[in-house]
Amino acid sequence: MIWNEPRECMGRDEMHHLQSCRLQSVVKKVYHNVPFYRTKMQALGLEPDDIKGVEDIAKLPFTTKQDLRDSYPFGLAATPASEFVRVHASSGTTGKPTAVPHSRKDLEMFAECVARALCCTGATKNDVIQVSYGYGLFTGGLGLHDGATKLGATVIPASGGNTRNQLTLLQDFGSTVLACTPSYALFLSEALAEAGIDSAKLPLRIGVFGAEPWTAEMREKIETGLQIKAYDIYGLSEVMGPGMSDSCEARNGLHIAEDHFYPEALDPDTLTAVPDGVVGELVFTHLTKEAMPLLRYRTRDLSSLHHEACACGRTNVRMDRVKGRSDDMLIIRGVNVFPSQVESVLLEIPEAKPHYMIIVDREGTLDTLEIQVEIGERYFSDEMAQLSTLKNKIKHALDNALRVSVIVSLVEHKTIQRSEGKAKRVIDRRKL
Ligand code: DLL
Repeated sequence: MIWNEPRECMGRDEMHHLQSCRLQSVVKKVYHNVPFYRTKMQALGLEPDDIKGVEDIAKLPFTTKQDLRDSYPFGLAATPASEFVRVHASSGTTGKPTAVPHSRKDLEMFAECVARALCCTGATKNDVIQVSYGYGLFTGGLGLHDGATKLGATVIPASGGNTRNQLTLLQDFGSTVLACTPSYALFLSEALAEAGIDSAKLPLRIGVFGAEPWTAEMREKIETGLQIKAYDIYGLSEVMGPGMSDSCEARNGLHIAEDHFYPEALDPDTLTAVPDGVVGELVFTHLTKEAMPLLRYRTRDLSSLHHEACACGRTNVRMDRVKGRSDDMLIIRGVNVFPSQVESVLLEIPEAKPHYMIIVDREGTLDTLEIQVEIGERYFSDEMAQLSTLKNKIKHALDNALRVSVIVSLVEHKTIQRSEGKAKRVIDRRKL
């Protein structure tokens, strides 16, 4: 089922027209109501009427996370605070958070996008959706909650953590859809196995996983562990939250709700558009947001766009699964390394678990890259020779894939901390 067929299957020309009209009105709105944008546009010699449609988007100024921090909490708002009905905040680990106000209409749009995303996965009103994303300022919990409610499904507002209880809820309430981070889904699948619960006997059938990068190999691992079909849901709190895009049953990328968020993929150095299929930084412009519309928000997420038709019938542009963030990319002795590459390699090695930690350090002037890898219980051995062979096998595979020499440390089952939300995979000691 397609939740909003007129919008999700719109002809490209019609979509272009809709986006252009909406962009013109959003530009007028921020020019007249947000001093930050007025100043930026004036500095560029731009008047709202210079923007005739989305083909003029490149004329507009960018917005960065730093701009949101500098105007914390509500300096970029375009409506009076009396119009706000909820505020979310980003889960930033450094510096000040970023606050994002929503009007009533913004929350309706949020729920609409999440309902579309859930429909994309094949979920219907007959499903029981266990929302195991954290509830609170993070958009995962309440975002999925409102979207699942709009869909008419039964919501189990489990929130993150308390794994024992998650397993009980899965069994007692017969959850058919699980929404959480992919790392927590993996953890839950291990916890089920340890508790002796056969996942094939549970009614669970769909996973709606996102909020952190994950690989196709990780998807397979989770699908086998939980006996479900896993879908990728993407979004960021500054723009909305989950549901900005979601993978469909064709599993051919994530459809973006482009009638609400105009996407661009830009070369991160030149900030000019890259062609379809080429990886660039995703940049979004709000087309309908009321409380705090942003022009050309730089996400730092790396992905590519695809405009050709999808087998599912939706015409909305697709993005590939996020490869990583430009600011997650490690530069080790001049070589670019993404944590997702490490994950792909480890998932190809049966003895290794996809639980890993990347530790970057500097010895003198030389960067070192240590990868701690958890080994399956039955592969851990007292035989030094066996462990050493395994270590070399993993090192060889990682060295080849990353094109940089790594130090592999094998650690025992359950040594690496499990996450209930976004997993932390990298410790960069060079910055300390
Ligand atoms: O993580 C919103 C969300 C909640 C998305 C639940 C999906 C599910 P933030 O905390 O603001 O919002 O973090 C946004 O997380 O810029 C990406 O780097 C990353 N991210 C989100 N979804 C995905 C995904 C939420 N499916 C940041 N794949 C984004 C890869 C993702 N990275």
